[in-house]
Amino acid sequence: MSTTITITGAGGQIGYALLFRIAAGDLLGPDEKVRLRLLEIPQGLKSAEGAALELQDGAFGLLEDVEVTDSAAVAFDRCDLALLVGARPRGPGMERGDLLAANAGIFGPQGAAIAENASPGVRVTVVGNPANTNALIAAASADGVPAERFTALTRLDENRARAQLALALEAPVAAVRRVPIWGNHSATQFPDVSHATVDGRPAAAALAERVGDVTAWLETTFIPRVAKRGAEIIDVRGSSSVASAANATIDHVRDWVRGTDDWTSAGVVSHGEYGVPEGLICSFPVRSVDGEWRIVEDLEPDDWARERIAASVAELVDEREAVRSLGLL
Ligand code: NAX
Repeated sequence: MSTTITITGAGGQIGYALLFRIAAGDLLGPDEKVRLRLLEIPQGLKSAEGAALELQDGAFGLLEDVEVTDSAAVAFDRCDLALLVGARPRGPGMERGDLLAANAGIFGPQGAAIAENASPGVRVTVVGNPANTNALIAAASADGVPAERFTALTRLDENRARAQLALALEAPVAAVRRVPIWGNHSATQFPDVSHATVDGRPAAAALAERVGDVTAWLETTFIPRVAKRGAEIIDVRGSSSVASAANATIDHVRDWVRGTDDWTSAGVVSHGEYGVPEGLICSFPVRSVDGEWRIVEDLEPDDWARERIAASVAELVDEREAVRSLGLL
């Protein structure tokens, strides 16, 4: 038995960082063989073909087969895991509507190709931005595939939030848990420390001891740092987040397939939880149980948190309306 994994935008930066980790067994463990399908647009094929040659040179014992194609039908043929990384970036002078429309032109057909060609239990993870709304469009175009199988990556935001909180607490990052991201993968996201634990104990008192006024610290330091981390990486590195994005993608899919022992974050379809309008792909605190994401329910965000969540959800509603008004949903 082996798992077929399709990576779109495989000739791009995140694709390059993902492929070798998957082939090395970081995604599905040391016993599961993988078959890779690399989907690119014609301009990106050479780069993906080059990566495929390097995959051969890695002599990975788990890698059964690599195929490079610009055909979505071929790429998604019997695919079990689809990682939708390739997207249209915002070009100069591009308005939000243009960006949403350009990406709807990618994610709509890819959703349809997944429905027609993928394995019945396919799981889809959208990385390409705007990730939540791209996932919504793909799900809406995938007749017969439950919307629960379409997710958007917000794990990088959570990993950033856990790392920043660990720094503030002077604790090892592995000890810090329960820092979920709510809302959109965008600057409006709400990284929520109110349930955070360190070594299984509530972090609130330790945090207050170190930063003083926690709300002020969250507003002026923590939330902007996490939400604008992508821009900070570009500023310092001269290029966008790549290895950390690939790493978060691995974390997300691995946890989805193998299960979690605590909360994490994922953009998943809302059924109205926490007042989030039904059908939106919104980031929530989640657990993965029996191969399915389950939203952590019965939390009681305070008024301040509710306002933050509502602002990010309002942005998701706006994006959905914009796509609808263009007749693309
Ligand atoms: P690159 O520009 O390096 O690579 C994108 C690749 O996608 C290119 O090779 C391009 O040819 C290909 N592509 C474009 N349209 C395609 C289509 N219709 N079918 C197949 N392939 C197609 O970008 P990279 O740095 O790899 O980033 C990829 C996406 O991830 C971007 O949209 C980026 O904004 C998004 N990100 C999302 C993150 C998240 O947490 N959700 C974090 C990192 C990253 O910013």
